[in-house]
Amino acid sequence: MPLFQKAVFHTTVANLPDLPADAQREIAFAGRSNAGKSSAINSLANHNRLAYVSKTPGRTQHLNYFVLDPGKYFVDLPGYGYAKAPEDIRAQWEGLLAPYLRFRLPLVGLVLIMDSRHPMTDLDRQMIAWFSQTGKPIHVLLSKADKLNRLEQAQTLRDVQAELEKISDNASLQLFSSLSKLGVAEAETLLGDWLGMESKPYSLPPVGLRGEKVARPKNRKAMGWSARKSGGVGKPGQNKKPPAKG
Ligand SMILES: Nc1nc2c(ncn2[C@@H]2O[C@H](COP(=O)(O)OP(=O)(O)O)[C@@H](O)[C@H]2O)c(=O)[nH]1
Ligand SMILES: [Mg+2]
Repeated sequence: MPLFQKAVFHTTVANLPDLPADAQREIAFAGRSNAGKSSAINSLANHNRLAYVSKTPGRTQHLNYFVLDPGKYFVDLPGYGYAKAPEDIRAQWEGLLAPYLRFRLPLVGLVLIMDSRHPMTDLDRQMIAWFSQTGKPIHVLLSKADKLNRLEQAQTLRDVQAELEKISDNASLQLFSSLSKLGVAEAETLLGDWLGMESKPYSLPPVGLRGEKVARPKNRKAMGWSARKSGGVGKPGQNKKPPAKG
């Protein structure tokens, strides 16, 4: 099954002392409000409404934790760039976000979501330059790539790559679309690696426990599945009905 399919909402954190104490590894998701952050988390978790996909920018002001496996988390950070009083922004940055990003030990890396039509805003640059000082990796998702044609996608990838290289030596990037699922599998592989979670081959329950029907997603294509997930089932001859390919 997709690596992050078990994701469930865990907690909302407004103050540093409330950060989950059992965290072993976690990945933070940052980006401009409306960049597609919540949608990206939903796509990775193969869930429609896990992280709330807001029509109102700037709704989420705290750290939202989603547990993937015991001790493994995705952390949805407040979106930036939303018009708010400057003193509120500074207070939030200094009181919660900056110390979290700078000192949180279980944090293994940052996923930065940028709308592929408006990538690398000043705030994106500042975030990359600032977080790079932690020595932890940054992975950029160029979101809503379905809005660009092939040529524009390639051009955007090249341009952003060139800019990234100038400000960070520990950043990677890819195209991503929550709508078309472009890049979901690629992101899953990288983030699973950061979290020390292994992609398991699709497997059926043990013979004795198997009912008539094996639960499977109804529409694998829409959920970002691919044939690669359906290999590696049990011993030969043990499975009367291996999951059908394609
Ligand atoms: N076409 C397209 N729209 C998207 C995609 N991802 C998000 N959106 C839309 O962009 C808006 C903001 O998305 P959301 O995930 O709430 O952004 P957030 O504020 O960064 O969490 C919503 O209207 C989404 O439906 C995508 O991959 N393709
Ligand atoms: Mg959001």
